[in-house]
Amino acid sequence: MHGMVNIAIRAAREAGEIMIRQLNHLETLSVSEKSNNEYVTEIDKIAEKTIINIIHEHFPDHSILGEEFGKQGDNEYQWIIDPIDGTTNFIHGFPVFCVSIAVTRDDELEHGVVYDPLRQEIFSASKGQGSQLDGHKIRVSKTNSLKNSLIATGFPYRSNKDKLDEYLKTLKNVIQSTSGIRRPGSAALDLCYVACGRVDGFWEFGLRKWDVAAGALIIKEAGGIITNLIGESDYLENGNILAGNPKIHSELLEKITI
Ligand code: 2AM
Ligand code: CA
Repeated sequence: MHGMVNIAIRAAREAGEIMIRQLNHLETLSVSEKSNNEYVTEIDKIAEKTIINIIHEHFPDHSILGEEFGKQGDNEYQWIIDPIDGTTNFIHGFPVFCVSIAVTRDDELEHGVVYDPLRQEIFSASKGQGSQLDGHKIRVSKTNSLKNSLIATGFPYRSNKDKLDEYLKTLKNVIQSTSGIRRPGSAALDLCYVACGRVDGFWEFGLRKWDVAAGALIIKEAGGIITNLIGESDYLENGNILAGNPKIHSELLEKITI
């Protein structure tokens, strides 16, 4: 396994431990509203600092793009960090959240690690090396028709609420064509669940780079497809995400491009 992946896993596990310790004392958690309906806890910040410190111990020159502290440095290598993906779930003790860490080199995704501290599952991938769950190779599902598929999604939240009507049209189309829809609340984990075949596809509007970067590489290396909502490859900048195994991705694309 690549040295950077080992460091990402170490950092993600440390951040995950901080979350789990807090989970038994959620009533004392200090929560603030970053912007319209976007919440952040002291734990998001402590976890991101912990991750950055571990990265910088080993790679002091590398740049960072983190959800809470933004961009630092200017190096060909950039670490893209979401210390808690699924903060709303975490605040409520709803057990779906994770740590997401990706590494890009000259803006190309090289490594991705997503850690679910409750299930203690590590999803990881390096470019050209395939994807793993706890060290075992994973592949997207073989489900070959939308009718038999389980699809994950996320709703537009307040800062994105102008997109709600557009989103609801896509939801109506997809609900009518699949076995079921799930809305777990952590986009990074949803992407990993596509990668290991627990769901067959996923779509969401208005995601940020740190929600998507690691999961995107994990899907691609597991044989899946990830694009924006019209099938183009600028999904990381665009933030509107459509993913799935190759067959389900192309069927979903027909239902979602409206
Ligand atoms: P976050 O917890 O890191 O913010 C849920 O639909 C997905 O959207 C999660 O990955 C969540 O990541 C992201 N998201 C970003 N901003 C959000 C917000 N204001 N409310 C809910 N989810 C948000
Ligand atoms: Ca977050």
